[in-house]
Amino acid sequence: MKRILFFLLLSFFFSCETKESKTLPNIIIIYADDLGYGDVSSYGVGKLQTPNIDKIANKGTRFTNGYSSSATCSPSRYALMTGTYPWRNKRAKILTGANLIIDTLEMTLPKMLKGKGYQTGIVGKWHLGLGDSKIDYNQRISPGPNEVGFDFSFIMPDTQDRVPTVYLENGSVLNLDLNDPIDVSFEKNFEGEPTGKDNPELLSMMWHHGHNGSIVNGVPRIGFMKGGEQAKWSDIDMADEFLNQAKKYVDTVKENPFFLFYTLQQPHVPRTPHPRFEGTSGMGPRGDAIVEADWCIGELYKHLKKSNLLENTILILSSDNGPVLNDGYYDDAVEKLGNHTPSGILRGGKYSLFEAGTRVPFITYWKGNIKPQVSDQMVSQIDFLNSIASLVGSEIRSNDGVDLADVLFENKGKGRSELVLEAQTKTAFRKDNWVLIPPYPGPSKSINVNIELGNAAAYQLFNLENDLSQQNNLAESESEKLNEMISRYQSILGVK
Ligand code: NG6
Ligand code: CA
Repeated sequence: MKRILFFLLLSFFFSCETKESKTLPNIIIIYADDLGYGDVSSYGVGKLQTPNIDKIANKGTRFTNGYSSSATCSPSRYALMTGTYPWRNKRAKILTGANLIIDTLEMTLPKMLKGKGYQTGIVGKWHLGLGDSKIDYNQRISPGPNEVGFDFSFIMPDTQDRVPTVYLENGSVLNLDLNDPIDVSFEKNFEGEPTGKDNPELLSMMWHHGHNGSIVNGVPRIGFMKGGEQAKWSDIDMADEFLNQAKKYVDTVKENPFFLFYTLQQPHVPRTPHPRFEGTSGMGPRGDAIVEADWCIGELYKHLKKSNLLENTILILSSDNGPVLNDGYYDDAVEKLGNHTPSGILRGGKYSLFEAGTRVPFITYWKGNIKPQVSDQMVSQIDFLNSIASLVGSEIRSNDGVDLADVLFENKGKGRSELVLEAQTKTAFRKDNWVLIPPYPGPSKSINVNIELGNAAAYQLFNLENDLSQQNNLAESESEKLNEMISRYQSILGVK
């Protein structure tokens, strides 16, 4: 009898355990590339229509003060993964064929979730570097996503405009034929290989600045590549490929709590929407690529619904940095823009210290848990690690992140009061409604991409409360505020 009682108790204990791990919500972060604050129609400041994102935004919390850590990709992804400010890591800059910038001993969001029993996967753009010495694409590449917390990875190594134009699945090039090995260089071309610079007749898309290296699918890229013919991706099918991989991943792991980092390639250059999206936005390939991304998000949502996963899945949707029109190709992004405003009324864009560099679409959705709301609380992607850790009952915290679980997932609480913003290794500082941009050398505007960068000879100080477009520099008239801001900013940066 005693023994039966013991076993009953034991099985009760174990069933509680499984139940607890089962009720942990799945987490999916959908991360667009260069999608601007005004590119999502529910933000009400642009003209492009994104009905699928809106559906999620209107049923969840839509943050109007949501930030990526940086105005470019790799640093933002680094901060999202580690909860650490990217300016603390000298290697967290835009990467081109670089080695992994996350230390394999560093805590990451997927590692933390693995510790709580989650399955973890990434599908899409990586851009955090690979390997720790010269990368050989003909062998399994390590360390990479699988060594910093992901059980599964299906990635584009850097960006769509950089070689090698191949997918990596769990560290190995997909469809690689070892009789046609891959060679990559960012210094010089391989003999006899055509380039965008020398062979414009082979191009289906013309380069504007940079992007004149190897030609793949008629698109000239950054860098040079030889071999790997069979492994090269099809640009127009990339969105479908990532979507299918994401859905397949969900199907494989759905019996247990899972984390999926679904990192879209759109609307980063080269903009190559599938032909079925051509002309759908009336704004050329950039707009069409956003319509395509919106469709993908809708399809994933439908898939979750069909799989009865919506109630137990948190969806987080954001972008790695602000928008850019001409980022290196002649693709009509400027010419066909019409009256659409990718940055809304925010100043600047990608690469910029002004608001449009880092203030991005930022949405959380959890059916039956998050109530529909528009929130003006200040939140940052740097806070995902701490907030999600808090949500799933992990003790892990980064130093720079803030636990905003209540703001992000419970419609309550207060957001950040301060945040250091970064653009191309330069930093600015927001505290409450004030923004401080220290003096920096360099052009005030990038001629190539036609974006104001925020560089100026003197301090700039803006009050976003009545000057969201950062038009009135109050550095002189508000000298007391200026000094207060400088001193707090310097103390966070550790400057004496
Ligand atoms: C820049 C590229 C730009 C884009 C960016 C990375 C040139 C001239 N410009 O160096 O096109 O690829 O890097 O964008 O090569 S990000 O969103 O991944 O940070
Ligand atoms: Ca980006």
